[in-house]
Amino acid sequence: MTALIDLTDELRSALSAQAPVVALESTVIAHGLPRPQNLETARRLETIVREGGVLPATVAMVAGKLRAGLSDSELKAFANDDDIKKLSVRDLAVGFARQWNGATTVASTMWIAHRAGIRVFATGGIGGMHRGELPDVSADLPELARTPMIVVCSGAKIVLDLPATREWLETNGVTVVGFACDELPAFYSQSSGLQVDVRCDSPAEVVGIFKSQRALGLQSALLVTVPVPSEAEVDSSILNEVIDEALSQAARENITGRELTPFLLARMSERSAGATLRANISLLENNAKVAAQIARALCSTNC
Ligand code: PSU
Ligand code: MN
Repeated sequence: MTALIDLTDELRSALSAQAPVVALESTVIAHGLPRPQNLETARRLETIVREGGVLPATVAMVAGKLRAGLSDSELKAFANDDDIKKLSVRDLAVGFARQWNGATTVASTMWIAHRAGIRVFATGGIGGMHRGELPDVSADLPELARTPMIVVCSGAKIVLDLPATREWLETNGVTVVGFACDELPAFYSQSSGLQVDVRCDSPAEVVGIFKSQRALGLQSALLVTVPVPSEAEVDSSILNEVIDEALSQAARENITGRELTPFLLARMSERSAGATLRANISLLENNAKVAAQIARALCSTNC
């Protein structure tokens, strides 16, 4: 399987030496954040992981090849080119056949990173069940249900139907950890009113549960949720207003499918004078830091 995935030399040696590695996704760079903050953030996330003593592996498809570990010029291209596709799992074979350049979502990043032997992945907010009539369920959810890795995030993106997303995770056996919190974080906001399955206050506790999942042969991910740092949290009155506006604009303009999430994120940032963008960057950085701590704790337990 690893023969299908192109790894940098640095990454190949780290993985064979059982050194800690954290995967990062590329959709957030190409479609989730505006220029120039997207490239700055992509570089910053890699630096944070390295400063934590861990090797970062940004995942993407380059000319039809599944890749883990990008060069700086590749990161630049993903941030600045206009023709980077957003690839979920359903798109991997098409991109492979047609030699596309494409950014990977949470779902496709997990698919690739797991098969490359990476066990920890950091992102911002996972996809989930969208609000609205048509059931629009992100492919991130089924991939979480069938991929045994640790996924560090700040819950599901706030534009989603969070209670329905939480129910889906429960039904499909995905254990949700609150990292130093009791409530499921709500992306730009620390609270959702929804409970996590278990609270962990240290990376070692997270690793203990992950190792138990492996010992029991469970196939689902361990979803570790970390609240946005309080100084970057968006005030709930502003938040409710910008969410409603973004959702109704999307409905009016008939934005659906893979375009919906990037559209909503961009509209909310414009309408909040950048407050949601600052929160997004802050939580991405914090999640990368926590993921690096967890990856180190995992490697120090010789598994
Ligand atoms: N986290 C962020 N910003 C993002 C995403 C995550 O802070 O843009 C991306 C992830 O790649 C996730 C995708 O998989 O949004 C979800 O898209 P959809 O709802 O179309 O499945
Ligand atoms: Mn969708």
